[in-house]
Amino acid sequence: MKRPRLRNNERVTTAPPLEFPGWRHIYSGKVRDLYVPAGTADEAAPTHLLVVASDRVSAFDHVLAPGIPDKGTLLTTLSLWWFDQLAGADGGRCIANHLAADHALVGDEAVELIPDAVRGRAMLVRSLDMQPIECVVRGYLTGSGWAEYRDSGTVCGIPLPAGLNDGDRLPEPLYTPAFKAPMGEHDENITFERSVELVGSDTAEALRELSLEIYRRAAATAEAHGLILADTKFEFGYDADGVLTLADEVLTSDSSRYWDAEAWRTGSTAAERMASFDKQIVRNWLADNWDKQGEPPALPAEIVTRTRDRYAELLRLLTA
Ligand code: Q0Z
Repeated sequence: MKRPRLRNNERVTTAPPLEFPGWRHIYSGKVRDLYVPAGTADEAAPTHLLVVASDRVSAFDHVLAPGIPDKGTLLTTLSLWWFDQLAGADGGRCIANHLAADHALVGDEAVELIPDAVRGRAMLVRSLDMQPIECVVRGYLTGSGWAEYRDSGTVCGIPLPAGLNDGDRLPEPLYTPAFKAPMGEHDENITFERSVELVGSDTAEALRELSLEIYRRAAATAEAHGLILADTKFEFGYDADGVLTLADEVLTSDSSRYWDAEAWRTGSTAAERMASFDKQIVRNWLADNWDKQGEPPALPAEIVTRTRDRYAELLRLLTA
């Protein structure tokens, strides 16, 4: 695997990643850390990876202080639950995912188990040939999709009916791929045709079909639990057998927008309709308390607690 370059402002305010026996740290994103088995040669392709979710939270391209207690565990628990649902626990067909069997390396003596220090917030995964496409699915109009629609009547170039508002349900879920920019840079929205140029038509079509199927199933599950899955993004890679496989974290508060369905039906303002289970609490506080110049201010304890409670509540609502 290529060794991604770190942007020098990416984690200056956070503690250095943990090191533990059997694993070597190779990369840190804003909120997660990536490890390879310690025995892996520098340029060799590892068979497995350890994806560790931290308690770090990011907004407006900055990692904030302090972290959200238990965020890494809450989001990892949610990802694992969704992988299980999508493997057939919800009655649908089995969607292949990147988890290694039992989360334990089988037939590799380098490592046997997930280190105690990160148990509960780490995923032991098979190393895939990752496809450079962020597979975004939007069932509702908000965020950058709403901004584009307001300006041009389209979302990622796809024309939509007139008269929609921020937070409205789309007539059909939209697949709006983005090109995964080199780490640290912003992903670039692309047309489906451009994704065909990037990965070929067979893969591009498979990514779209898988993404829409997973979105529909997850949205139905969310709805049964009083939640709206407004939008989400997936990443896929090919496994050693050539199977296109769901990777990364899935359907978490970092990769998805969940709203309270009752609030969405009854709310009169956009903010009321989109009472969310993601880091909108953090974003809103920061937007009101920071001019986006220099380093962001520390989050007050009350914002940290409310965000943590919201993440815990999402997990409870979905899985209870
Ligand atoms: C995911 C990421 C970070 C965690 C690489 N199964 C896989 N096979 C190959 N590569 C990946 C995966 Cl999940 C992979 N990422 C994103 C960055 C921490 C995950 F810093 N990068």
